[in-house]
Amino acid sequence: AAPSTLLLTGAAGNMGTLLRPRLARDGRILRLLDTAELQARPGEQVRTGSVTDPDAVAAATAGADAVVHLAGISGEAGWDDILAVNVEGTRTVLDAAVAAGVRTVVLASSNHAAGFRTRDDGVPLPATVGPAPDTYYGWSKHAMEGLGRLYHERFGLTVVSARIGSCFPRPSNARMLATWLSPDDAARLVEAAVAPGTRGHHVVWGVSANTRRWWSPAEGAAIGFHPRDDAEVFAEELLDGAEPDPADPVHHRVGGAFCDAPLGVPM
Ligand code: 15L
Repeated sequence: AAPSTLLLTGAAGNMGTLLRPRLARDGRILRLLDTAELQARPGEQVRTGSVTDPDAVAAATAGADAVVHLAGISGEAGWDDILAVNVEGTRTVLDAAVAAGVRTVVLASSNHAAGFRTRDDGVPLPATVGPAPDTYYGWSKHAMEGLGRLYHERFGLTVVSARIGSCFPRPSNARMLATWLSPDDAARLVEAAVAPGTRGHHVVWGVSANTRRWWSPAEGAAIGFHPRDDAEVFAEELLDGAEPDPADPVHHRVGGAFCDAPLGVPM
C-alpha cells in the first residue's frame, strides 16, 4: 500500500516548505521533523528535534512507512558542520529507518555530488555518472548516496537518492533554465520514490522537463518519475535577449558556480 505515515526531515526548510502542501493526502499522515518549530496542519504531526540527535530521530521515525530526508546544510559550509549534519545526520536517519522497519528512504542528494561533471561526460548525462563533488557540501551529498547504497545492500531498505537540481518556486537565473526542479515535479518525484512498486536502490536526477535540461530523465522514468514542468516559460524574462553560451563554465559544468566557490566557506 502507499505509505500512510511519511516522515519529512528538515520539514521547515526550503524543500520541506514546498513539499508539505503537495504531499498532503487523505489517509496519509505527514510527520514533520525539524529543529525549527512548526504548526501542525490537518493530517500533520510535528516533532521538534535535530537529525544529529539519535533519540529524537528514532522517536520521529517509529511507525513511519517512508522517510523523505531533506534535513541538512544546503550549501557550502565548514567541514565539521558538514560532517555532523549532512553525513552523521544521514547515518542517524538510516539507522532509525532500519530499526523502525521503514520500507523506503528518499535522500535529498544534489547535483553538486557530481558538480565537476561536464557536458563532455555525456548529454544526456546519466544519473549514474560517477561522483565529482564541487565543494565539501557536494562531497557530503555523495557520501549520503554511498550510505544509502550501504543500507540498501545490508538491510534491504529501498533507497532513492535524488540528485536535485535547483528546487525553488521559480528559476532565478540562466543556469536554472536547465537545472530547475519545480515544486510540483519535486512532489511527483517523491510520490514515485515512495510508491509501493519502487524497490531497490536508485540514483536519479531531480530536474523538471526543461527544454534546456541536459541531465538524463531515464533513471527517474525507471521509477515512474515523469516531470511535467518546463523552465522555458521563464526564459524570456530571465535571459533578456542574451542566449547563454553552453561553453561558459557555469553552463558547461553540472555544479555551475559552486565549482569556483572557496572550500569550507559558508555560502
Ligand atoms: C543545491 O544543492 C542547493 O541546495 C541549492 O540551494 C541550489 O544552489 C542548487 O543546489 C543549485 O545547484 O542550483
